[in-house]
Amino acid sequence: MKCVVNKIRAWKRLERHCKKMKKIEMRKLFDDDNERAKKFSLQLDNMLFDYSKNRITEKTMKYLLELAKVRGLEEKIKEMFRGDKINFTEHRAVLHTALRNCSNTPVYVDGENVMIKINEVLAKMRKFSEAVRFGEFKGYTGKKLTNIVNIGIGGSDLGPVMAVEALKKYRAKDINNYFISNIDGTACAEVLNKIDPETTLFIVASKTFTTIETLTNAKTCRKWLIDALGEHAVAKHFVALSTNTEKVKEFGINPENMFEFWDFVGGRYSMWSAIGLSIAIAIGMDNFEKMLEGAHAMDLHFLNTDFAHNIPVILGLIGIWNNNFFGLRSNAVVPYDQYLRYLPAYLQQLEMESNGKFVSKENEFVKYNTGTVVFGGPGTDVQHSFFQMLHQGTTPIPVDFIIPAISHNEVGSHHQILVANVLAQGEALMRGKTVKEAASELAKAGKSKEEVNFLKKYKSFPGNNPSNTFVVKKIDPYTFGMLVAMYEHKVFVQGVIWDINSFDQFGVELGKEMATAILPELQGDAFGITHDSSTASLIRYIKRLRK
Ligand code: G6Q
Repeated sequence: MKCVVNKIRAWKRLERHCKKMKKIEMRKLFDDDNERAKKFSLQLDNMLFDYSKNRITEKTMKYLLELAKVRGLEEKIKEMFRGDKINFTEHRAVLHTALRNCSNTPVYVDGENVMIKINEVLAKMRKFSEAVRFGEFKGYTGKKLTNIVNIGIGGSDLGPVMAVEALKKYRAKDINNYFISNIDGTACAEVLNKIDPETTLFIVASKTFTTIETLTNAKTCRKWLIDALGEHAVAKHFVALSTNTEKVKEFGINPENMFEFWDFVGGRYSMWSAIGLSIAIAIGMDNFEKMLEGAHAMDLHFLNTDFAHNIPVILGLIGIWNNNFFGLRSNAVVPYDQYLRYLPAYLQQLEMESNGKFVSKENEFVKYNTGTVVFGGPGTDVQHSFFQMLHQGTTPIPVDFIIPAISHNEVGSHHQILVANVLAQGEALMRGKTVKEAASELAKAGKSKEEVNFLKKYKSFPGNNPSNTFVVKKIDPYTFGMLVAMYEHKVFVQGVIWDINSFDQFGVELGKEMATAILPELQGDAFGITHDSSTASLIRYIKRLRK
């Protein structure tokens, strides 16, 4: 019999429980229980995960854990780690965990221990990244390669961009990293204007090596290089990261200069593989491996810890609780660390591409919400933009706060002020301010009775807005690896509860096909393709403007 997730008993029980919880204020839960923070927080290494500022009780957690159990989460986690083909629409294993399997226990796909080739590629990455960093692999004219340009998009861009920025303090001083992703010529032009061909290494990162943005950008860069240094220079200035050797050859890159990964690595889960080459060159392979170790520590925690103490499991379940039961469809991610400023963009892809699905594993259209709208930016900057809506909007927006106890730049009292802000925001979003409290504050501030009456509602805050807080010691490679792996597993947990495939992306592929059909029309040599009247008139208008 088919299982429909929102019809099972565990789900129905949560629905009933939620009706009661909707009437409860979080501030009351805190006032009634001094132990609340202790009860609802977990720790792994130096990372503290405080989820007490959610609209939960011990009963809620019991019911959520029951839901995870009946959805078969325990077995599903094992299936992923052991290399079962859980990407069931593409018949592929999902093994980003094997890429950082520092324990080196064998992992089999179709009878082959994939750790052998994973370790070979890691060794090749070490050799090459060190040769570039120490100036042994030089450019065509004998100069050291100091400009590293990653050309890739989506999963072949967002991870490296985020990691290189997050770990900036670990970067070699004489290496400059650039990223070209967008097909907008500006992306290419802006980078090429800044760099010197003699000292530039282009890394063409594309799993399929068929993505139009990446190939077009790579061709433009190749021409730029050849115009400056000649055809023979390509071998010294271009490498490829891909699963597709044939296409790499076709493009004109020698497969010896190719770093391989495999179809059991999804694009958005690929920064731990060859796609991380630009990270390895920036921070060195030792630090890259520390990042893998951090992720591996989170993997082992996820695999081996009972669910009640399992950080990604609890994080995923809290997300389900907010999304499916309270109807809160979005999640703001706010790292209070400037170096983590690209984390929200990375998580946006990770969560929305993985779980923005509407057909279940049972091949049915789902009748419940899946996926979460993720957005965010660095604190305190975003406190001065979208936080207004968090404090006084009509629908709560759950927040993930991330703060390191120690900054890489301990300048004066900056970090203390930063920490004070993140803690104050979490507290204010939880507690809010009643109309009565606002009135009393206004009166204390000496406002007249009329002013107090007029302003008290405007100056009140509903509170009861859920948030999670993550505190780490410092954003170092290990901790960063742990953090990213935690979110990957959170997405996995939610995909299992929702009964969807978190590992395909037919929506992204649709976009790739559609533009290809319109291109000849814009270029003027194709007619007669039927469009809706809006698209047809937009094509005509743009062509007229470009004449
Ligand atoms: C990631 C997605 C997508 C992909 C890009 C680039 O999971 O599949 O973001 O990474 O479309 O694809 P290529 O790496 O194949 O160029």
